[in-house]
Amino acid sequence: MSHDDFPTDEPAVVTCGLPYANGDLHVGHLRTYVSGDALSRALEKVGQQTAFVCGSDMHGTPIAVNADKQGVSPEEFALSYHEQYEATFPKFNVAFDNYGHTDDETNTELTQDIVRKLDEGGHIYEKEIKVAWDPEADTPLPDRYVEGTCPYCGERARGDECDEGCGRHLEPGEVEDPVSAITGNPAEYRDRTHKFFRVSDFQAYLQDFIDRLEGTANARNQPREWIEGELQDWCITRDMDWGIDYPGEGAEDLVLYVWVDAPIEYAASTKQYSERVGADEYDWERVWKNHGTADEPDGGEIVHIIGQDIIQHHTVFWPAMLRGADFNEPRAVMACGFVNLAGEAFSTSRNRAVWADDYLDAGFDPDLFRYQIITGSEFTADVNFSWDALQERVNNDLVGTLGNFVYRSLLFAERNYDGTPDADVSEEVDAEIKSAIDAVNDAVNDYSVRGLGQAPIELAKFGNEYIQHNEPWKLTDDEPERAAQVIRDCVQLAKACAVLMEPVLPGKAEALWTQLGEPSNVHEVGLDAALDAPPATFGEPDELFERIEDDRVAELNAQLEERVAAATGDESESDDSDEDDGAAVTDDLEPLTEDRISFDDFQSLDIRVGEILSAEGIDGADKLAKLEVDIGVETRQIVAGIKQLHDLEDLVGKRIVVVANLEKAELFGVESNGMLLAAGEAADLLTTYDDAVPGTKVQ
Ligand code: B3M
Ligand code: ZN
Repeated sequence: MSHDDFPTDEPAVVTCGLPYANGDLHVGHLRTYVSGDALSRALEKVGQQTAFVCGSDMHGTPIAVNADKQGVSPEEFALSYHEQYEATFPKFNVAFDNYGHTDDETNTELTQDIVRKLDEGGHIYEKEIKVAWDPEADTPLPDRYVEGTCPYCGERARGDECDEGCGRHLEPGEVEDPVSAITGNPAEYRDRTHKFFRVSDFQAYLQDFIDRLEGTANARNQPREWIEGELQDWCITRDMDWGIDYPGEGAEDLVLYVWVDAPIEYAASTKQYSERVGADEYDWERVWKNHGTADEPDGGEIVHIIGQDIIQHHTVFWPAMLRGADFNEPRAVMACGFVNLAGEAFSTSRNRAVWADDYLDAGFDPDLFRYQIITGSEFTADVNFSWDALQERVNNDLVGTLGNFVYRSLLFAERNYDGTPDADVSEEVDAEIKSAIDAVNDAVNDYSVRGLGQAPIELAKFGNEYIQHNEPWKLTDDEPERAAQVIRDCVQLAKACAVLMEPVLPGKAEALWTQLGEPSNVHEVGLDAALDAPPATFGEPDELFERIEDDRVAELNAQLEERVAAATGDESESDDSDEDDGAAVTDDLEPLTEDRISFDDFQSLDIRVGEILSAEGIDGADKLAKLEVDIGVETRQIVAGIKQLHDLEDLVGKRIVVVANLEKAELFGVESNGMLLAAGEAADLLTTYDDAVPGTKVQ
């Protein structure tokens, strides 16, 4: 690795954090992948040889638990999501050079090689530790099978991570007041022998490494606290069947912790790519293996793109493993902020999410999403996705600025000159294109994906002002040469836009390239192509982008609102901020709430027996039903997410239980005055054992 500006003489690899093969992808998950794709395309544009690789993360406790719940093997379970992801990424124009998975042979072998190497180097030792155990299920409780209190900050935490508090990785045995996520019972700690990686062997190395590391400021600064403090060793084995076997004697019943084999997939996936295209074209060993000295490892340019919640894994454990195995170190780590949905966290358990398929089914081009998510905020900040935000970006920047400029320019050129007028590009426009090229070069070297999205829009903005200012339509008759000159400039600017927009808007860039009559593929040309003359003739252009209308946004918002309302109505609230791959562990039975409420608090609930007088669906809402309920003292209108779960006609006359003093709400434009009580996802309606009359208080 060098610290020279890109392009360097060494091959680069861009990787994205591996998605756990454990559930559908929503647009929040896609941020790192579209950003990684844009960066790797931009690296190629500046002339850097680049591979873009990733793979599915197949191991870990949540996957084993969820597979078990579905009665399938973890392998079958994870593979089906792996296949789904592999098919989904290209639909967002995310074009990995290789997409593998952590359970494949390449990764299994490389992982075992690396662990053996660490062992031979004396960096692994055995220790007896306390492991959380479910006494009732008589099973060990690795990682997210156990929940409790973080010993560092006191927040609620899961076995391997303080996900709601200080964000630390937690070692087995650390979480306090452990509770089994399987049964909800208090867990015990039992003695077990495990393998440890002595991260502290690499403390001095890591302190230098973090000074060299490039990327985003959060990834370079957050780890200092850990690296400069006392480095804890890392338990790298688990009492489980699902995972990569620990290579070596005496550990036959242990598998490697998922975070050991997951990052190794970055190298394994690169290796698969190299094997496919041949080492002459791309040599994975040149990238990953150390060609330098122990103190100053050398190799290719490794750039990791990750979410900000996994910085510690990538800047402490991972470089220590690489170093211990005599591999090259990452050049840069880029950690992005979270994605919110219309200002709030995604919540998969409340179905408050726009799933990848929802976006595609809505019929929008993937490039629109890419542009919105990439330019919606700085990479390190949280970004908001919403249909309104998409509309705003698309209508203003893509339709109003970029699309408008290239369409009017090419249309004018085609109508008046059959293509590119015969004239030279002016110095002013030439200089403007060069400075836009510089902006892309800077964005690549500053690891600013947002800058990649902004550069073509800025250039189109310039183009619009230029055409507006020069008014070529007034010049064609009286000053034909001047008109030709202005349009020549505009066609060049349009071509430059195509080149510059390719990293973020690859599909649209290709469409524009074709409109320009270019014989090649815009993906394959370098930034300098922005300065090359466009073809002399081309056909009539089409508009690249379409406005998103208000009523379409309203419709999509209503669909989302309805879904959330339905899910909220028929599911008990649970801890569900997203990115919680462990959430599913507790889906069946949540642990009991530890916070007690007073009797007075309970008394403040006015719960009544009611009788359903009528039940009907709400037009346009798939899941909501409107009920008239007699609660003795009066009749209430209540909206509930039960339309698909019950035969509404059968409900008439049924006794139910209603919270009468819940504040009123409006769901899908219909007032709901009270809430009926129901159990679980099937919305099993609560009723009374005997014949309590409507209005009877539940106490
Ligand atoms: N599979 C997903 C996450 O924690 C995890 C990433 C692995 S990257 C080597 O975001
Ligand atoms: Zn904590």
